[in-house]
Amino acid sequence: MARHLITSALPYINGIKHLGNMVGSMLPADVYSRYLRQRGHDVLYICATDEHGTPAELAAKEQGLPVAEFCAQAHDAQKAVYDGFGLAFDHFGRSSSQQNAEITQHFARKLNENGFIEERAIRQVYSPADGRFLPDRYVEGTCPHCGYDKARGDQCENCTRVLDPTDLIDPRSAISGSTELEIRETKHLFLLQSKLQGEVEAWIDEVAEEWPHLASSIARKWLTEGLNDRSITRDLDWGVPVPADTWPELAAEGKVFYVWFDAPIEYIGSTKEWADENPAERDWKSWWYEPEGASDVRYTQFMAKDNVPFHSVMFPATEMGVREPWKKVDYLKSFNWLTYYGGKFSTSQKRGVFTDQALAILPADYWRYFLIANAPESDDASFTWEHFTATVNKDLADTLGNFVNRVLSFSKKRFGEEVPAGAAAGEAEQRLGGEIATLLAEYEAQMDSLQFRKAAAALRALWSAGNSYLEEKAPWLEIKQDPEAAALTLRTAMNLIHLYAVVSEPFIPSSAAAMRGAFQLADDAKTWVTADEARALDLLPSGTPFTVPPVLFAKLTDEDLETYKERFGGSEE
Ligand code: B3M
Ligand code: ZN
Repeated sequence: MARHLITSALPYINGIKHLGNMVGSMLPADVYSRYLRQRGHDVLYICATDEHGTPAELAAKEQGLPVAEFCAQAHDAQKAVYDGFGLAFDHFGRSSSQQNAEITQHFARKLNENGFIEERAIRQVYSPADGRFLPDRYVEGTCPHCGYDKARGDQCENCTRVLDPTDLIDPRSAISGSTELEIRETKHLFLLQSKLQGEVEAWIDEVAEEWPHLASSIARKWLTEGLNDRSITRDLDWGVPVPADTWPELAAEGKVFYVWFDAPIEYIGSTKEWADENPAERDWKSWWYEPEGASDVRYTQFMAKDNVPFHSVMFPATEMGVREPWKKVDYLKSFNWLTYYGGKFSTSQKRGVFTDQALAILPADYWRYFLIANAPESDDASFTWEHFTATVNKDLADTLGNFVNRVLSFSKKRFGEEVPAGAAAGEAEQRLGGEIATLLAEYEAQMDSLQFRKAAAALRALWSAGNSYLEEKAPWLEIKQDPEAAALTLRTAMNLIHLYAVVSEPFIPSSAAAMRGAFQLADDAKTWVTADEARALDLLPSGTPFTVPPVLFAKLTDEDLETYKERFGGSEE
């Protein structure tokens, strides 16, 4: 059986993420990892915060903190939210780790030995007052196009035009405000991606066939436009230092690698962090390094579409240029955007819902289910409070939650606190078993092919089948004529609840645990249900003690809806 290596795009350190970030990377990766684990696979799910670069430096400055301290705090804050969402990473690391620095430097040395790195002199803005070269976005001035006086050297926020720092009128340092800027020549490392174009193309032809169209088309578009050599160093204090043994001059100038060079390498770095916490038991290299060529590891990456170029083309090119057998992505699962009422989620304008706010309003399972059931897979999807509350009420509260509570409360009232025996299964139970087995197969097929919306639809159909059966048998009527028949219906329905607890876990882990915990089964080690077990619906024997859990999902009222809309500004803008 294959081992599964799973990574989701590394959330940037700068600020708590919104629901759109969550649904496009970490959440589906978690759902998939949980599913594979339940099916008995060996799974390693790795993520980390992406911590280097100018935005981290700027955010730290804004908060008046040293950047290392800012990142440590921001990492913990993000980790707390992900714990709250039930994300079961094997490790959630940090790209500023020693492990990542070592592997990044190793990659750079190897790329250099193999002729894929070149030093080139470029002209860049230098600020004598700050004693440093200024990255493009550290130069501010007046936009030559629209006259906005706080335009940045990389882009004007007002008219969105892309700029070069030398375009700015009255340029000044964003750090000190100094206007005494000079243009000086300085050396940077360039990754000669153009030399790897052919290899990357051949690899994409081989591997991207089965990827979502979104991912393979983005990769092909980049390759058609041609891979350019690109600068992989920056003049920043915060980053992986250029190794002095190989580039003494650049190292002495304090140059560090560009954040997008070291960030994907952190997938490997974070795996090493995980192993280093427990070196006796954990072997990191066999997940990533395949000296014999063929590997038993299947590597799946999750990300939103804007990250596809770096993962499908640039990072693989880097791995290839190292000329060591590093594991490359096998399947790249990409997502479109989740919008907020058709517009952008915006951190600066405070539009949309952030992950910490979401958890403060409702438990994680509400969000997990809604987001995955509406994942922006084939197209962008829009978040609205109307849609969210309607989905929660219909699918979670009515279809699943109500079924569980109705069955358990009624059975307790009529037959006491043990699963009743009742008559032998009849024609209705056979039909139900057949239907459940078919729907379970559908659910598995969709999960196996990472079709999350369709998987959610199959799960919902499993829940609905229980409701239809209950309506058809109507144990509240059966009980009057034939208590044995009513007991059979309730025992069968309780078997469904137990089955739901097992197979819903990837989507709604805490509610699944509550459902499972309702039954005091002697030995409840089951992690999945076979087709035969689904057909028979008798894993839960009569006589099993049970308790009625508290309401699983609260119904959201019109008043709730209004409150959310008011607070988060929901409207078609
Ligand atoms: N941190 C994505 C972003 O911040 C970026 C992903 C890195 S994955 C190696 O938009
Ligand atoms: Zn402008």
